[in-house]
Amino acid sequence: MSKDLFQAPDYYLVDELLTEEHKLVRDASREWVKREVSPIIEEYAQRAEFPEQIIGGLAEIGAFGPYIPEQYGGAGLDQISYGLIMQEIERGDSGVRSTASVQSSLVMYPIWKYGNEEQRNKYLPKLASGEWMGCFGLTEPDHGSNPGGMVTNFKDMGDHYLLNGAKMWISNAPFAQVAIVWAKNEEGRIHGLIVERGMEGFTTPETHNKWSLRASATGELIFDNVKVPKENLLPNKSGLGAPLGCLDSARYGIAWGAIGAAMDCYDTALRYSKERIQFGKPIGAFQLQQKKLAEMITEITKAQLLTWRLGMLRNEGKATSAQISMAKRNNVDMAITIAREARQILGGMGITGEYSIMRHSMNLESVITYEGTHDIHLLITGLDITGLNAFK
Ligand code: TGC
Ligand code: FAD
Repeated sequence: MSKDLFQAPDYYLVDELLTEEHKLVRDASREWVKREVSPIIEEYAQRAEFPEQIIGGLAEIGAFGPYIPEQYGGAGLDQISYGLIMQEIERGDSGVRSTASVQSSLVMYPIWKYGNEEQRNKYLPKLASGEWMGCFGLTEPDHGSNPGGMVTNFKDMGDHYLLNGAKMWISNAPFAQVAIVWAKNEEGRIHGLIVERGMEGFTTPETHNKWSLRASATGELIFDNVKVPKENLLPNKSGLGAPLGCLDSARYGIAWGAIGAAMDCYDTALRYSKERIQFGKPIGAFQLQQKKLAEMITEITKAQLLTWRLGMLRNEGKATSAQISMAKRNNVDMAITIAREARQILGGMGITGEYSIMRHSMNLESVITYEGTHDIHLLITGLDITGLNAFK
């Protein structure tokens, strides 16, 4: 990839809404991405390989458990700082942000919120430092948008639980030491179990042939009579609301992350439009290209303000799940549209790995599908405003 020349757009002076701590956290993440992610990410994406060497750096910038209290190894930051870290990481690559989202919001969050003190002390510091990586198993081959229909199950065998079933499309699965697995007990109630690599009957085959999120490792989780110690059950919340509660935190991070991907595409296209000469002038001088660029910065600015407000609501404990759905849906759609338009501004060069745009564009096809599809989030908004449930 060409040198990372990224300059963040800030058309409405959103920086003035941030504290000094927010800016420090954001700038440290931005510098780290420029130094450690941008130079290597295209090559890893081309090879469909996760760059494991960045795990330590992700931990150092606070990307593993940004809002988890420091007593458990987290960074103890607020929701705006958490969002800004996700924005900067996804500016580099959505797959790298995925790794951080899963570790923080889908693995550390449930252990922190639904686990007991022993579980918190055993797992959270190792996850925060990146010594252990985690994954989150909710989706199954026959239950994606409808996770409540899951068939993965466990039986109480007296001194342990016996876990059977399969999960698919699981980020980090191929290398994770720890899996948070959602399964039904004999009464059909959903619980979270902490499953560790090495437990007999537990395997994690890698998913190949992806054209999207190629620098993120995806796999299956297979449970064939896995004996899970009883102390590995998350005791403090059960039912579908437990995994969905984790998704709220991850979806919020994605709303910020998508802004990062969009900013990178916009910034690249803006620079290119001023340098590329056709018909004797820079293509940025043509009205059609200006329309594209002007609409991009308008949409990025709207998303920045929406998401900053959502972060403040989360800091005050007032954000609803439906508000998070609106931001995730809007921002990912905004980013995917900008990536497509930006790619066109670069003409043929836009399809090459010399620039980041095509990689962002392909990555965002996963982002618009995982953590609740574009359609599912619209129906969540529909339910919230009408009180009428389209799912049932
Ligand atoms: P429904 O009857 O509406 O709800 C069941 C129970 O859950 C509660 N609830 C929530 N709780 C917390 N947070 C939320 N966002 C919640 N949404 C619902 C609800 O109050 C209820 O509680 P209770 O006490 O009454 O039982 O459930 P439903 O079966 O009708 O489904 C609703 C639906 C479709 C919105 C939901 O299932 C859904 O969101 N589906 C999408 C599935 C999804 O997002 N999967 C993501 C898998 S993980 C992933 O993709 C990781 S990608 C890697 C990365 O992040 O980088
Ligand atoms: P389906 O649910 O089969 O949906 C197919 C289509 O039908 C979609 O367009 C959907 O919007 C539409 N549809 C479904 N229901 C309705 C409805 N009621 N009304 C209208 N339209 C509807 N899952 C995890 O648990 N952990 C992970 O770490 C994880 N990582 C992932 C990484 C990648 C790269 C990908 C691609 C997925 C990942 N997922 C993960 C799974 C992801 O959450 C699911 O793919 C997603 O929830 C959609 O499920 P599905 O693919 O089965 O699609």
